[in-house]
Amino acid sequence: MKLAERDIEKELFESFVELKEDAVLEYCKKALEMNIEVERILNILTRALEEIGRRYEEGEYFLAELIASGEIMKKVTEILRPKLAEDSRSLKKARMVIGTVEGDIHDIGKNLVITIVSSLGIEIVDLGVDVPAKKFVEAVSKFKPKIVGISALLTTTMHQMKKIIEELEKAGLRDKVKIIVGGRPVTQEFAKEIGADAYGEDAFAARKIVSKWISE
Ligand code: B1M
Repeated sequence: MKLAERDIEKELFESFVELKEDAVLEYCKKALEMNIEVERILNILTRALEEIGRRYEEGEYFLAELIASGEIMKKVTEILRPKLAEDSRSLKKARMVIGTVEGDIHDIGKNLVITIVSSLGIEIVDLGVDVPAKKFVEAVSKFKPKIVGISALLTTTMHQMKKIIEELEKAGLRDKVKIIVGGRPVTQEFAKEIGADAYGEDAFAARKIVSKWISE
């Protein structure tokens, strides 16, 4: 790897951790110009968010910094989106309904999943954040998706995923959809335990799983 690339990656990581929005956006554009893969850029940004989370846990950063990191990430995603769209291959058309569980307003990971999965050319219905189980059921009934995606970032509310699956079962809709779950505290074991069809470790893993399902 050329030194210049390593420099850009280092600057991108550091400027994000320091929450220097203009610099983050600039380095992100530069990284794209240098043909650094989107997946690699996103990995750097995710590592930076991990560091921001660590600083928050240790009392070095506060809620304001967490909010700022969310805002920066949204802008970065807008810069990366056209590049992801360029890579898109239209497979068999399908629809996916996705949302973050009730009680949880984290949406950076979910939005990344949307950006990356939608590059498969499928239609995505985004229910947003803090979505009650019954709203998932209504959406499945209304939009008849092939796939349901559920995101959760808090250990205190991740059990809502189970509730959503139970409510879909009660409504007789469970067998009509494939369910993928993901988010920081979610694991493969947890996904299995609550009866989901798959666990997506990150947005690219989610894309692989969805790609397989829609080509079946
Ligand atoms: Co919050 N927060 N936060 N936060 N926040 C965490 C999650 C935390 C780990 C920070 C910490 O203490 N270290 C901690 C949770 C601890 C726990 O549950 N045990 C925490 C806390 C405590 C809180 C509050 C309670 C703080 C407070 O108010 N005192 C509060 C809760 C609010 C609520 O939801 N009710 C809160 C609020 C916020 C902000 C609103 C300020 C902001 C969110 C902004 C936004 O999302 N628009 C925020 C942020 C930014 C974070 C951290 C720093 C970053 C989260 C993030 O976006 N990561 C986070 C610390 C951390 O994660 N290290 C933290 C990057 C993102 C790309 O990763 O979302 O995991 P992630 O998504 C990944 C994978 O998980 C996967 O793909 C993505 C990568 O490609 N994935 C899926 C995600 N969803 C998927 C779905 C799939 C498949 C894969 O299929 C459907």
